[in-house]
Amino acid sequence: MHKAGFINIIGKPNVGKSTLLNQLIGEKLAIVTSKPQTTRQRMLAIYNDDEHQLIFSDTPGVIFEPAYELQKSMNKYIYSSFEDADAILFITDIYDDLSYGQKFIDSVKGSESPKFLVINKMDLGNEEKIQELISKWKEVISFTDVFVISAKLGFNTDHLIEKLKEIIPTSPPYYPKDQFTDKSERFFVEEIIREKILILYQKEVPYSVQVVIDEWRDAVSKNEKLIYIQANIFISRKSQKHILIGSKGEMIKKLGTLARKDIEEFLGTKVFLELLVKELEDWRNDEKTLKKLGY
Ligand SMILES: Nc1nc2c(ncn2[C@@H]2O[C@H](COP(=O)(O)OP(=O)(O)OP(=O)(O)O)[C@@H](O)[C@H]2O)c(=O)[nH]1
Ligand SMILES: [Mg+2]
Repeated sequence: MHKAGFINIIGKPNVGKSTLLNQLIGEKLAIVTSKPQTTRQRMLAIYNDDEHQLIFSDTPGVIFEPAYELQKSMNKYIYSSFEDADAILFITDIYDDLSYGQKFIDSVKGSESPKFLVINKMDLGNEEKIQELISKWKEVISFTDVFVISAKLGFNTDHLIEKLKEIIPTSPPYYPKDQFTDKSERFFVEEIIREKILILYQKEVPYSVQVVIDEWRDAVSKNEKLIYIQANIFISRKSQKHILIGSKGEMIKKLGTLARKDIEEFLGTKVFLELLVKELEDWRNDEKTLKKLGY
């Protein structure tokens, strides 16, 4: 009998949710950086074997005091993910201080799905600290089970998969068995560019940009087939333009090279990447624009 279920991954920013998602399905799908608030939208990654389909959903890290509309939208993805899950993976890491807003705690508690406490980054922690965390959490929420893992190194993630296979209901697959995400190639290319922006630029800049692909077509250069991709990098303030471009265009060139390499690997073909920086004033606070951008 085939089994299938939805498993929603939630937690604070930077605890390793996207890293775990990638590890569980064995592909680098979601972007990962050392900066918090890397993930902005909900995304599915689907694990398939002959008898199981586990549909994981990665969400943005929960923001307790949203400062602009974009962050409110990001939070909406999280709260919606309590409603439709066959299991909830609540991810935290060894640096956890248990400072969560009551609304969030109540949502986890109130969800009727099996809930798993997943303590990540065990490779950086000591046993004592981990045990202390587990017992503190057990006083707050009654979890179905606890897993101590390293998403990055793949420690104990197999056990987690096995447990999830056990608890999901008998069901035909929800998605074709060769499908592994609900997002398009275009989305992943935009995300790869954003990942490199998060890595290359500091402070507010990476959080103020939105990447949108404007053109995508087959082309030929020097007798070689390639894909021509033009992407707009929208910034929320004019002054960010010269930061993104850098003196003599040095920074944007670096960005283009870094992004292109990963995009070529992802698409398995040569790519010509053109990046344009454009102002979209205060887009993070404009509900109409946010809607247009898919938030
Ligand atoms: N040492 C160690 N680092 C990890 C582990 N898992 C994730 N990281 C690192 O933690 C950082 C954040 O990882 P992400 O997967 O982007 O975290 P996230 O929870 O998706 O973050 P947001 O998208 O911002 O909510 C990255 O630098 C990862 O490499 C782990 O098991 N061990
Ligand atoms: Mg993430």
